Amino acid sequence: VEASIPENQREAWRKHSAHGFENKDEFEKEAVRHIETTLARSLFNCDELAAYSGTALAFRDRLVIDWNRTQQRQTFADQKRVYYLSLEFLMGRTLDNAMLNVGLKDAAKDGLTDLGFRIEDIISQEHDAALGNGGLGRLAACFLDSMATLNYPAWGYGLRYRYGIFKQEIMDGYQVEIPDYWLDFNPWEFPRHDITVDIQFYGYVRKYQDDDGKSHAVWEGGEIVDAVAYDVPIPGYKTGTTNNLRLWSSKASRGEFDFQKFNSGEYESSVADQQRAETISAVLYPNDNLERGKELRLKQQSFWCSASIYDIVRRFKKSKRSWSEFTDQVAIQLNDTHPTLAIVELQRVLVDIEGLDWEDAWKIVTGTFSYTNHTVLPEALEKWSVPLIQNLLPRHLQIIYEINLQFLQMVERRFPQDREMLRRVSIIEESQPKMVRMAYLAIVGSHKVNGVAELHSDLIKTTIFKDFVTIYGPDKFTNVTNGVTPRRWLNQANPRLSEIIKAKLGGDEFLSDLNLLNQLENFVDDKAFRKEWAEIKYANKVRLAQFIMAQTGVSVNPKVMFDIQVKRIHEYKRQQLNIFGVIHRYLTIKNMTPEERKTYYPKVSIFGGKSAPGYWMAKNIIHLVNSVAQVVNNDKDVGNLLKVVFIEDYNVSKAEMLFPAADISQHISCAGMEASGTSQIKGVLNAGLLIGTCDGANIEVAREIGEDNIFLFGTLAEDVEDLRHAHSYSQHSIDGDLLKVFDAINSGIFGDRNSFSAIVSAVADHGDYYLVSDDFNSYIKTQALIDEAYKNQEDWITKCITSVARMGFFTSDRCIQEYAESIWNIEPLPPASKA
Ligand code: GLG
Repeated sequence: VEASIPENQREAWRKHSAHGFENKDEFEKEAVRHIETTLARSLFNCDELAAYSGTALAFRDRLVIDWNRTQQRQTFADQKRVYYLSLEFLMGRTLDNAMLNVGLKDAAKDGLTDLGFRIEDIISQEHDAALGNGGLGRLAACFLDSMATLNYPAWGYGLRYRYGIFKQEIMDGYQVEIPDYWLDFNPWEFPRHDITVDIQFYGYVRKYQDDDGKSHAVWEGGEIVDAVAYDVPIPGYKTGTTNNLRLWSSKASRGEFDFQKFNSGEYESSVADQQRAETISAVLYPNDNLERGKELRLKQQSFWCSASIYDIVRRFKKSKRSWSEFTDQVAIQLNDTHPTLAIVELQRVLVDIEGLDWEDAWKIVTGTFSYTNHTVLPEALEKWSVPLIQNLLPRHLQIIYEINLQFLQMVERRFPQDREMLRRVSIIEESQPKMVRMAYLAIVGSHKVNGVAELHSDLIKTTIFKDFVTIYGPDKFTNVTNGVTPRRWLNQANPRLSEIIKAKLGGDEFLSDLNLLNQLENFVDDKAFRKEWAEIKYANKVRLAQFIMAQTGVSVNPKVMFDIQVKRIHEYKRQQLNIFGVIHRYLTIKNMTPEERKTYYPKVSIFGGKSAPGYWMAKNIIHLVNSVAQVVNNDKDVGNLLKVVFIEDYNVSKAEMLFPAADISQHISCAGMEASGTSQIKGVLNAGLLIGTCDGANIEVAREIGEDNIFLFGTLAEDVEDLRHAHSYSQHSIDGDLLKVFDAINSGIFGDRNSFSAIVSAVADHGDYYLVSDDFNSYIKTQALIDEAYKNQEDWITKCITSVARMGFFTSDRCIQEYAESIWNIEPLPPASKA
C-alpha cells in the first residue's frame, strides 16, 4: 500500500520541506551540524576524516533532495526507463564529483577554508568505492554519470559487495592481496530495508495441468535468501537529475531464521546459516577477462538478476499497463554476459507467474534486452555447467532448454541442410559435462548486440558470432565505441588544465559538450597558453614525483619524460613487452661511455596494476618489474637516465593522479585482443601522447587526432593468426636485441632467474601467443622515435594541444546518446526549469 499524506495535511510538509544548502554559509552550517550532531565531534576534535564526513553528509543531503525530486518526476512522467545491469561499478571517490555536478565546489572550498581545512586534503580522505576489476566496471560508472547528465530516466542495478577489489601491497617485489573492507563509513548509500525481495535457490519443478488442460510449471522447495536494496544517488552534471544505482545485499531470509533450531539449542548452526546467506554478496570476484565457473559466482548472478527483474516488473505493474506495453516502458542493457540470467528470469516471471503464453512473453523479452560484448578472449566467455544450473536453478534450466529448442528449430527451418550449423550455434555445448554458452543465450534473448570499438565490433561479427550474423542478419549487431566522462577524467583529475581550457573557450560548456574542445586548435600558437599548458603538465609531474618519493623512496626528476603503463596486468596487455623494452634500454645505457650517456634521453618508466590473485604469470611479471626497478634504480652508471617505478594498488583515484602526469602512456595489447580499452582516452585527454598498437579504440583515437599525433606500431589484427600459425611450425627467429634481454634475465642480474624463466620461455619456447617477439623490434624503434620527438618540446606541446582538441568524440555522453537512440529508444526527461 502506498502511504501518502492527505491533501489537507500537506501544508506543514511544504513549509518544512528540505532544500539543502545553496551557498558557502549554508554549507558551513550544514557541515558543522553534521560534525557536531551526526558524528558527535566538536571543533576540539575534528580531524580531516571528521571534516570529510561532515562535508560528505552535507552533500549527501543535497543529492538526496534532487534524487527524491527526480524519482517523483520520473514516476509521474511514466515514460520509458533504461536499466543498466552490471556486476561491476568501479565508482572511485564520490565527494569531488558530487561537488562539481551540483555546482557547489567553490562554496565548499571556501567554507572548508573558513573551518580550517584544505579542500584537497578533505577530498583525499575518501575511500574508493571499488566494486569492479577494470575497464568494464569503470565504463559502467562513466555511463551512470552520462545518463544522469543527459537526463535519461535510468537505473543501475548491481551487487553491494562487502569487499570490493582487493588492495594490492607489494612485499619483496611480490603482489600480496589485502581485503578491501570499504563500508566502515559510506555516506553515499541509503539502505532500503523496506525493499526486500525473496530469492529462491535449489528445489524442484512441479508440473500440473489446469482445468483448461493448459500445463504449468511451479518452482518449489529449496531455500530462500533475502535481497535488500541499497540506493546510491547518481547526480548529473549541472542538472537536477539525480538517478539511482540500486545495489543488492544478501541476508538470511526473514522467514528463514530458524527458530526451531534456535530453541533446540542449535544457536550456532542457525547463525551459520545466516552467514551463508550473507556470503552471496560478500566479495567481488577479482578476475578481469577470466571466468572460472564457481557456484558462488552463479549464485551472485542469479540473486542479482532475480532481485532486479522483480523490482523492474513491480515498477511496471504499478503503471497498470498491459503487458504488450512492457517494451515501451522498459529497456534493459546487459553489461557483458554476467546478467544473462535476467533474460531467463523475465521469461519465467511472465510465463510461470504472470500466466502469459510462451510466444507473447518471448516477444517481450527480446524486445526488452540488449547485450554488450566486451571481449573475444575465449577464457573470458562465460559458460556454466548444466548440472550446476540444474541443481541451483532447476526451472531456469528448463527454460533455457526451451529457448534453445525454439531457436534451433528456427535455424533448421532457415538452413535445412546445415547440421553443423545447429551444433555450432546451440546454446548448449555438447561437452562433458554439457555447458550453457551464455553469450549465445544473450544474443538469442536480445534485440541488439554491440561491441565496444569498431575493430572489436567487426571482429565479433566475423569470428565468435559469425553464425549469428548469418542467422539474424547484420542489423542485429552494432558498434558503440567506448568513452569516458570528462567531468571526472578532465575536470576532476586535472583541475588546472580544465581551468585554462575554460578560460580560452570562455566557459565550461565543453564539460557537457566535449566537441567544443576543437576550438582549442585556434590557440595552438598562443605563446602564453602554451607556456601555461607546459607548466600544468610539469606541476602534475611534480605532484606524482612527490607521491613516488613518499611511497617508494625512489627519487624521480619531473623534468624528464614520464612513460606510464597502468591497467590490469595481463599477458595480452603485454606489460612483459614494456619491461623487456626497459631492460633493453638499461643494457643500452650500461654499454655507453660516460660521454655518450650525457646526451642520452632520460626517462621514468612507471607501471601499475593488479593481477588476478590466481594468475601466476601476471604475478610473475609484477615481480620482474619490481626486480628490474631494484637493480636499475640503484645502479650508479644509470643515475637519472632511467628510473623504474611500480605504483602499488592502482585504482581510480590513483589513475586521476597518474594520467595528468603522463607525457606518454602505453596501450600495447596484442592486436585484436583489447576490445576497446578506455585508459588511452584518459591519457590523451590529460595532455599525454600515446604509444599503441592497432587495437581496440586506439585505431579510432588515431583517426580522430591524426596519425602524426600518435605512435602506432606492431602487427595488425588481420595478421595475428598467420603469425601464430608460423610460430607453431618453425622455431621462430627472435630479434637479436630481444635475445640480449633474455640473456640478461637468464644471467640472474635481476635476481632469481628461475622465477622469471617462465616469462622468457612463453615467448622463446612456447609459441609466443601474444606475439611479443614479432612486435619487439618495431616497439623499440618506436620508443626511439618518441625519445627524439620529446627533445623537441615545442612540437610535442603542439601535438598535445591538437590531440586534446580532437578528443570530443570520446566522451561517454556520446556513447549514451548512441545507446539511447539506436538501442534503447528512450527520451530524456529534463527537470522543468531545464526543459
Ligand atoms: C573489457 C575490455 C576492455 C574494454 C572494457 C570496457 O577488456 O578492452 O575497454 O571492457 O568495454 N573486461 C574489460 O575490462
